[in-house]
Parts: sequence; structure tokens; C-alpha cells
Amino acid sequence: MKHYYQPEIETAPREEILKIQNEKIVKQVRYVYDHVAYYRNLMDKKGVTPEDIRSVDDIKKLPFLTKDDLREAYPYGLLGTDLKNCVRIHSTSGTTGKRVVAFYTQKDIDMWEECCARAIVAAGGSDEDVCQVCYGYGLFTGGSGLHGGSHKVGCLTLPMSSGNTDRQIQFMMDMQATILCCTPSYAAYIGESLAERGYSPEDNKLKAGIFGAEPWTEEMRAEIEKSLGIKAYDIYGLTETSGPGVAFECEEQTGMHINEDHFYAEIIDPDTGEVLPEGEKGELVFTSLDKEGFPLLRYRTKDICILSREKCSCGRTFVKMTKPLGRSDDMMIIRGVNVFPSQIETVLLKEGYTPNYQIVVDRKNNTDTFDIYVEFSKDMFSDKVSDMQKREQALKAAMRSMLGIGPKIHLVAPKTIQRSEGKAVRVIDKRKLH
Ligand code: DLL
Repeated sequence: MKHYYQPEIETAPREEILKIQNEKIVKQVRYVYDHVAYYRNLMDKKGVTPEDIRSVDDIKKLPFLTKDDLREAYPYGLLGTDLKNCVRIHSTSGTTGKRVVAFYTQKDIDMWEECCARAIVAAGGSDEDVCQVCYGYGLFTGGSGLHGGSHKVGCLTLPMSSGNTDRQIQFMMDMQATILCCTPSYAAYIGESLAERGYSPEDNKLKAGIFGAEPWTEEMRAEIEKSLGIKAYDIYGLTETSGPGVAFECEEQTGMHINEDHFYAEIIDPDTGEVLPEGEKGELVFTSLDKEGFPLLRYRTKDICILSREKCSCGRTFVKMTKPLGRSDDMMIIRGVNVFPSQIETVLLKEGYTPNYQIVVDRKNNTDTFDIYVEFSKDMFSDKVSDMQKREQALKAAMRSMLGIGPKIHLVAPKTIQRSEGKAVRVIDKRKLH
């Protein structure tokens, strides 16, 4: 038996979804033009009027918004309604200049929470479930978003926020949590901590996890599923569009369905801005179709992915996006070679290492240095130096064959790399500080 939170829309025929999108975009562009002077100026400069937008096919005529626009318009320049109609803000971390502040009306919050409720139900959630939310609460959108979704589904909600792993485990066991929501790196840490306390995966009542907010590989999924004894589902979103729940995974676990009745997705060539045909890899761009407080049109996410409309066995008809395959600003260029952190994670986990690693890039004597620190597991340890050196050489060779360049590998003792309770810091690029 299949479960949906809003079956009429989640499984609607494509023509019906398109009809809803076409109706919404006409209204939304008019709304933004009338309420957001910053965007009106961009449209005027491009010579586009609201009358030019008659369907989603016309979206490509609209100007893009980027993080630079958000910075320039900070804090109120992209607000879509009077502040008195807004009931909340959320914000991303970062230094003041880079901070993104998004505004929400009550209608925006309801829509966002419904999107998260769809994700929870797609992961098998219902009012029978106990949903432990250990994304951070506060300015970060993760805690509030999944919390609101959990309420809508009717789960018993454990509003844990992030951190204090002992307490997380105590509540997980005592309250018999069945669904876990947090970043994948924190899920891996919880799995590790449970094992350390002598629990096996069967000892918890968890059945599913809803993990996102940072990149994670299929190898990491397998590791988490094993250590917690659950199915691990991906969830995607960003503060600029609302937060988690813009897209979510179903039982097929082959990409995330985008909530297309609220968000219109395009893939563009990040260099030219041209819209790419379906199936091609490029930068994801979102147009929110019905937001009031912070109604961004054609927002460039910098996330690189591929869209697919292939029929999904779950019955949902929403387009699917792959996991972000990196961000256009996440890619490192080391000695001229493009390197994505996800490639490194894939090699480490395939070679039997734990997901506890850190990548350090620096520049010395005009040459890039490239170091990977990774913990060896207890059973890998040998007190013979030559054994450990052999391991480092083998891992370096595996990296070289994946990346095209060989990093210096440092095998470090278990527990020496700092664990993350929210988004993990995987890369330290010291070159940027110069
Ligand atoms: O991370 C919202 C969120 C909270 C999503 C909880 C999922 C779960 P921001 O802090 O604004 O919002 O960061 C947004 O995080 O542009 C992606 O680069 C990255 N990201 C989010 N979800 C995923 C994911 C939240 N599932 C930025 N996989 C986005 C990979 C993700 N990257």
C-alpha cells in the first residue's frame, strides 16, 4: 500500500501539474513586479514585463537572482510583503555580509511544513511514528522545517535540536523513536556512538532517517543504513526557497521529487545561463510559485544536478533531481585538476574507512598541497609502521585512480577528527585565506 501526504497533487497527471504551474507563475510574476522594487528594476532592465509571462515556458525570459543580489538587497530589498504580514525569519550561517535572511508569512510556513510532511510520509511516516528531530533549531531551517512537517503528519515529535549525543541516544531509546531527522554526518556519528555504547542496530526502534543539508554519497547511505538498521532518505532544500522539503526521496531512493506545485526547477549552463534540455547536468535554478514573504524568481542555487521525468515506481509524478553532484563553488581545483569532495568520500568508504575525514588544501612554494586525514578503524591498526605505511600507499593509489592526482594520506587514530552535529566541515582550503 502506497502512502502520500497529499495524493491528489503528488500523483496528479503531468498536464494537471503544468496547468497549476502556468496559473501560478502568471500571478506570481505580477505579484513580484508589483511588490519587489529590486526585481522590478531587473525586469525593466531586461525589457520584460509581467504580460510577457503567460506560462512556465516564458520563465526563461526572466532575469536570474544570485547570492550577490541577496547580499545587495540585504535585509529588506527582496521582501514581497509588508513586514507586519511576516511571522518569522530564518537565516544561513556565515559572516554578516554573506548572511541570507528569508522572511515567511504564515501561508509560507504552512506551505513549507506541508512539503516536509510529504517527505516524512514518503519515508514511511504516519501518526503512529515518533519523529526525533535533531537538525539545529533556531535560525537554521532544518529543525523548524522537519518539526513543522512532523506535526502536520501527526507524529509524536521529539524537538531535540542538534548536539548532546548522550541525550539524543537516551531519548531515542526511551521514547522509541522510529524516524530520525538530522544531517547525514550526524547520523553517522549517532550510529558510531550507539555501537560504542554496546548497542547493535536491532536494539533501536528506528525504521527510517531523513537526512540532508549537506552532500553525502551512496556509500555513506549504505554505512548509515547498516549502523542504524534503517532506510536512509535524502531531503533537499535551501533557506532562500524556504528550507528542507523543496525535494524529497521516496521508497525508490533514486533521486528526490521536487515539490513542483510550489517550486519550478530549471537546469542551466552555469557559464552561459542557457536553459539545458532534460537529462543534462547543470546548475539548478528555482522559481517559487506561491511564496509571499521572500518570493524569489529564477534563483541560482549553485548546486549542480540532473533532472529526470522518468516514471517513478512510487506513483509520484513530480520531476526528480539527482543528489547535488557538487556545487559550482564546491569544486576544488588542485594542481589544475577538478576535485569534488564527494569523490574522496566514495573512495574512502569503498576502501573500508569510516566517514571521518578532512581534506586540507594549501599552497606552498607556488604548488598546491593536498592532504587527506582519515581515521583508521581499530581492526586496521597495526603497531608495525610499515603496515600503516602500506595502507597509506594503497589509499593514495585508489585516490589517484579516481581523481587523477594523489593526495598525501594521513591515517590518524580513531576519534581524532572532530565529529559534526550539524553540517560537517570536510574541506579546509587554506589557499582562500591568502
Ligand atoms: O541546508 C536546508 C536543509 C535543512 C535541507 C535540512 C535539508 C535538510 P541552507 O543552510 O540554506 O539550507 O543550505 C542550502 O545546502 O544549496 C545545498 O548546497 C546543500 N544541501 C541541502 N540539502 C542537500 C542534500 C539547508 N540533500 C545548501 N544533499 C544547498 C546535498 C544539500 N546538499
